[in-house]
Amino acid sequence: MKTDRVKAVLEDLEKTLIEFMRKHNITHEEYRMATDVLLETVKAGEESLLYDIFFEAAITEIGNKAREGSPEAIEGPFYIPGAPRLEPPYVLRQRKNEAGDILFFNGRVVDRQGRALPNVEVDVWSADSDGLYSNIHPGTPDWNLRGRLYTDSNGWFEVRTIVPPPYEIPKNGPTGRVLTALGRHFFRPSHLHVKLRHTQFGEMTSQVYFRGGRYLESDVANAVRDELIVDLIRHDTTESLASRGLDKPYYEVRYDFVLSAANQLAAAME
Ligand code: MBD
Ligand code: FE
Repeated sequence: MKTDRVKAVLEDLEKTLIEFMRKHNITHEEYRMATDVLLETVKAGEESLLYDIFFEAAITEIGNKAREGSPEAIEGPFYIPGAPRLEPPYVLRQRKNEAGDILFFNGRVVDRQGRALPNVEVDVWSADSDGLYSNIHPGTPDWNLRGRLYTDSNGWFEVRTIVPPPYEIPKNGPTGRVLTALGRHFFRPSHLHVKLRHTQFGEMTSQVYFRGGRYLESDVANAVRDELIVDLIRHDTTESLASRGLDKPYYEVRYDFVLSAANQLAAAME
């Protein structure tokens, strides 16, 4: 960020917050409560949870206005760089008997002219069936349900994982207490997180949600967009199980990504 912009936005933020405090006659006690909540989120290991729930969707939408390819979605607090590089056939690292229905997440990555983009890095992360993210929440194996895979020469990717449940924000932490004070619920709809990286088009961050799932209309992070909702297809015929070499029903979701040069422009402006 350019120094001029840092100064301009910080000064406006300062002014905006001071106006806000005057408008509401914020007391010293209230002010200290607020700073304590912010400190507690860090101590409680909530990472950027509080901020991401309240503000990240708005920031993402500001960026989406200028985008020409697929929309971005919020990153959320639980992305970790450096997930294992996987080898095909791609399967996210998981426990021996990972709970949850088997899910194949696949799709194509193309440019705006519809041309296949090979060798795009697809960095996927997801909660487990208890709603826990590895390397964040204790009791999960390292890098569980996280991994990086690559599109093939047709721009196609596919990875096996599990159908995640809706994500419930911890009720007893500072973020949960703020939501309680507001009378809101604690849930995000089930989702998969993904980042795509292309040598020219740069990086984009998205999420996919499952049609018909709970909380799509009331996501606590207010981050769902119609374009990000995909059909969760159940496969249970003998032929489809045989084609996958599986002995129990599985699910499939497809999401096709269009990458544009928007990120390049953003990078050039920095
Ligand atoms: C999540 O899994 C998430 O994606 C966001 C944005 C906030 C909390 C938990
Ligand atoms: Fe998430």
